[in-house]
Parts: sequence; structure tokens; C-alpha cells
Amino acid sequence: MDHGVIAVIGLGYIGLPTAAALATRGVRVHGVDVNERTVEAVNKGEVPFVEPDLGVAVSGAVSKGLLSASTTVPHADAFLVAVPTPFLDDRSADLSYIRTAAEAIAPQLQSGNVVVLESTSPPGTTRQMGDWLAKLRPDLAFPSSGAAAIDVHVAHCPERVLPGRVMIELVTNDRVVGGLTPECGQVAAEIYRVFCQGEIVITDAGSAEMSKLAENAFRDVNLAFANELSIVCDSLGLDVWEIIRSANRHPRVNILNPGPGVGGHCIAVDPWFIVAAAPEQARLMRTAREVNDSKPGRVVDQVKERAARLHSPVVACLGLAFKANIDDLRESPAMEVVEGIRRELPDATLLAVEPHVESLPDRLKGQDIAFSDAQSAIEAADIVVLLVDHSAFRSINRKSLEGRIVFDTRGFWNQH
Ligand code: SAJ
Repeated sequence: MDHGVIAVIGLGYIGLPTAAALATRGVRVHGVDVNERTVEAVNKGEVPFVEPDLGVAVSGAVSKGLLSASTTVPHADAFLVAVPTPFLDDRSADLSYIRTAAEAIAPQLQSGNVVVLESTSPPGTTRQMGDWLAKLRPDLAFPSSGAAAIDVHVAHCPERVLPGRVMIELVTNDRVVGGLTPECGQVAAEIYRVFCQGEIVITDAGSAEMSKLAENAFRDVNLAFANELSIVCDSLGLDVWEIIRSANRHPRVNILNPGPGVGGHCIAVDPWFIVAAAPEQARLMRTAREVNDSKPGRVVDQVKERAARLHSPVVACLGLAFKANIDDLRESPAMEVVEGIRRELPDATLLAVEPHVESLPDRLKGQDIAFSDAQSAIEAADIVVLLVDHSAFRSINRKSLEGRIVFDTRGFWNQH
């Protein structure tokens, strides 16, 4: 099947891998991003963030002329929208990026096009995007028009790949495609058949939107259980890691690893869309969010307790990313912990270590925090706080930890 040109709007952690997955399978893809540096990097075959195997896919596709990028939306046969959906102050979804994308796509639409929303969105957003497009192009028939023949199909296909394993999971995960009409679902599914070896489940748009939110809320609730258990065990003087190891020997128990909190742009955000949509009903999901959001503060208190008897201690914080082996600092609990330690221990010398970034992130600048490599930070430290279980930290000489107060929030040294 000839897919013509597919335009991917938003060249971030999802859009760029999806563009590369299509282009490496022979589809002509044009990426669009508001960030000129991203566009320049992609046109040079480079990737502006860390994601295993993505670099080789992008450079290969660009060199074959199958992937290009610009800041403006071209004519295309299909449009995939992969822009952020952060939350607003009241924790409802900020749909402004989707609206801006719709406004940029609308003038380029032609009969026969399909527009697919990949961004994680509250129920009703795909219909809303279709309505925005329809209003801007009264000359074309959209699903909401009820016309027998639709000019532009509209569907939702939520991304569900795990950062750090994106290029594998794009291919192997099943996909849920929700159309505004059954035909919209069928048309959109054809695009994903190009690279997806998993099953493609076709449903309606609202169900696809909610299934994605449910996936992340499910994981958030399970993470909250682990984090709450660690707080309970700590208050009772019990070793949570040993308890989880024992409990997980039960054939139907699989407790996740507690940590300094739950970060990233997905799990820490998406459950709020459910809470905003059904505030009276979503009680467990709201509490889970609150438990996970309270964890960085709890870690700061624990560091403070450990520093109580020390005078002007040197504290080394290992890891700033929101999870292991990536460079993504968004909604990172580790960043929150570092800032909290800075606030609560004004006399301490604070060293931050993050092997996946080159220098101290802007957010931490001007706060008297030094950037260091792991080994030097440990050698200088009285207290070592492990915040991210990066594989790079495996090469740390364990002997260098001796004689120091070690606070391992991830059970990294407990388990390896
Ligand atoms: N974490 C723990 N303990 C664990 C596992 C994770 O503390 O045992 C923490 C991580 O350190 C991180 C947070 O939880 O701070 C979230 O990490 P994650 O690896 O669970 O998930 P994300 O946010 O990287 O990706 C999730 C995935 N969703 C699910 O697993 C249900 C991914 O499949 C989604 O595509 C992604 O959200 C998304 O974009 O929505």
C-alpha cells in the first residue's frame, strides 16, 4: 500500500521515533516542530535527546531522503499529531498544543487525508480536534458532519512506548486505534501496520483515550503502593527491599520498586486527567498521585535526619533524570529532592551527578549546587544519596562508599 507522505507534528520523544520507524520502512515522512534547533538536528540526521537505537534510524532515514523536517506543516496524505499535553494549574489537560497543531494542519488538508492524534488526552479530545479542523475547513466533510462520504478521517492512537525502549516497543507493542467513526479507525490503523508487529485493536476514540489514561493510572497506583510500603516499613524499622523480595515470591504478587517519587511527563500527569474528568469517583487514583508526589519531600526529610549530627556536610546526589538510563529531567523527583536538600540544608555543600547530561541543568543553576562525576562526588561526600539507578553507576567502586552515610532510595546497591 502506498502511504504517500506522512507528516508528523511534534518531533519529541514520541514523534521522532515514530517518524523514524515509518521512514526506515520506506515511507516518505516529513517531521514538523516549532523548535528550529530540533528541525536543524533532524535534517542533519541527528537526534536532540538520548534514546537507544534512534540515532541510527534517524541518520539512515535522512541519508536515504525519506525523512526531512521543517517548522511549517506541508501538504501530506496523513498527519500524526504527537505534541505535549501537560496539565494546567487546576490539573486539567492543557490542549493548547493540540489546538495549535490543528490550526497549522487545517490549511493543508485535502480530501482523502487522515489526521491521527497520538498525544495522551482526556476523553473527548479527538472529537474536539476534529471539530477544530471542521470549523477551519467548512469546504471538507469531517466525521462530525454525519455525511455519508467523509473527506478527512480523524482518529486517536495513543502512544504507549517506554522511554529507553521506544524503538523496540514501537514495533512489538499492540496498538489501540480509536476512530471518530469505524471507518476512521480502519484508515488510521493502516499507518501503524507499516511498523507495528503487535495486534492493532480498533475501537472508538473515547475508549482509546481512556484506555491510555487507565494504563498509566494503573501503573501509578501500583507505584504508590510500593512507595507507601517503603514509608510504612521505614517507620517500623523494617527493610522494605527484603520484604518486597519475600512477598514477590507469591505467584500472584509483583510489588514494584519504591523510589524517590514518580516522574516523567506521563505517569505523573495522566492520572490527573481521569481525576479531573470524574473527581468524585476517582478517589484511589487521586490518593495514589498524592502519595507519589509526597515521596520526594519524604526523601529530603530522611536526608535531613541523616545529616543532623554533621556540621556543614558534603552531600552527593547521584542521578537527576526521572528514571534510569535516560537524560529526561521532566517532572523528575530526583531534581525535586536536590532542590529540597538545598533548601533544607543551607550549610551543606551539595554535589549533583548526572552522567547523561553535560552540565548542571538550568533549573538548578544559581542555587549553589556543583556538578560532578560520580566517583569524585563520592570521594568528597559525607552523605551519598542515590536517586537514579543508572547502569553507569554500576562501575562505582563500592569500597569508596565505605565510611560514608549511604542513602540508597532505589535499592540499587541492595539488589546488585
Ligand atoms: N519507577 C519506580 N519504580 C519502578 C518503576 C518505575 O519508582 O519499579 C518510577 C521511575 O523511576 C519513573 C516513574 O516511575 O520516575 C515512571 O517510570 P516508568 O518506567 O514506569 O514509566 P514511563 O513514565 O517512562 O513510561 C510510561 C509507560 N506506561 C506504562 O508502563 C503503563 C509507557 O508505556 C508509556 O508509553 C509512557 O508512560 C507514556 O508516554 O505515557
